[in-house]
Amino acid sequence: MTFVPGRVFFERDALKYPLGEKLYRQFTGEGIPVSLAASHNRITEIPGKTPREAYFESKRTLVVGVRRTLKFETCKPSAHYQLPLCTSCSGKCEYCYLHTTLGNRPYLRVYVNVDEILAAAETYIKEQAPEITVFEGAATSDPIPAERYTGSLKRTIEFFGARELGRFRFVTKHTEVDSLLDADHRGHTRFRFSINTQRVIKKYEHGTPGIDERLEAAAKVAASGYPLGFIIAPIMVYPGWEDQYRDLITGLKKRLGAAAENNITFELISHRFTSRAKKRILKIFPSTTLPMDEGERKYKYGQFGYGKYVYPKETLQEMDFLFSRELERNFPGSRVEYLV
Ligand code: 0TT
Ligand code: SF4
Repeated sequence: MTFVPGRVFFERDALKYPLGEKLYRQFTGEGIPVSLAASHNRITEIPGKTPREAYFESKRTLVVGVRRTLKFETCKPSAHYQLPLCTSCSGKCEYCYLHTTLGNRPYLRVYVNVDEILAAAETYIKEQAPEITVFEGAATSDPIPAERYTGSLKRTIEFFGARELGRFRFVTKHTEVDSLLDADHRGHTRFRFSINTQRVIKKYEHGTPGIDERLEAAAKVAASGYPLGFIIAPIMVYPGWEDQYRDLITGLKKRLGAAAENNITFELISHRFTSRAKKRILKIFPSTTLPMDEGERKYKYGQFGYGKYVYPKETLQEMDFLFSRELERNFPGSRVEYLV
């Protein structure tokens, strides 16, 4: 699953930062095609004649850039603010919520001005003092695939390790966690894994590790003293869903054993889609079996102006009932942070 880009673009300004310069030397040395981006935030040279081709080519394209806006978006329900370290990821999940926000070419983008980004976080923390401020590192990406190049996640974890009033959290489906195990986190980063039933993973989560590998990585993370969490998402309703989600939870308990009985959190996110994402998904995966029938959903207005189709209230209640019961039974010391 190791992410190796097929091509890399550098924004000119990125080369002024040590990380940008290091990456330039590294990719050139590895013989990966490297070029300068024509202008900031406009990458026009990614091949692909069809939307499907453009999508897959973008997912193997890395852009090394500078984060311009240091005003952070809010991030309900998982945190107070989004912490932007990178955008997109090498996974190709059919249902990915980035279809709504990232357009036709969801290339990976990493930011080399990590110091400036963390300094901005510091300002937010100070503003909220003496309250604790929580930042989400996976609001617009899965931050693990690019970590082997940037090391930004580790730096961020250690930044928050040294902050009394700052907390960090991120979520991943990926398993390359080894470089993060010895980070000086001081319990200030919640390390979460996104999990789902075998059926959902097999059908929809292309380019991501299977459940057994994810749980193996989670066990290592727990053993390194990180507060551990699981996002069960997207929860989908299909024939047999209740049995399969129950099996997922009992399997999780078996695999983690005593290692994760305390201070473990769960976040439950029901499947949703926007009209914009549906259009895009149908172009990239024309024979998708994702449940995207508007007639079976309820329309909900969204924070960023994108209305979304969610399951009706009765279905959400069934989910609530099932997960409350099974999580209480199997993980009595755990906390469900939200079901949305
Ligand atoms: O379809 C995915 C849904 O999951 C989105 O509504 C956000 C939500 N989500 C994602 C969540 O509830 N908890 C998480 O931890 C996330 C992984 C992170 C997150 C992202 C969040 O908590 N709150 C957000 O506002 N986002 C943003 O939502 C990022 C992106 O811009 C937007 C996509 O709807
Ligand atoms: Fe999208 Fe997450 Fe899948 Fe990456 S791993 S494609 S960010 S849903």
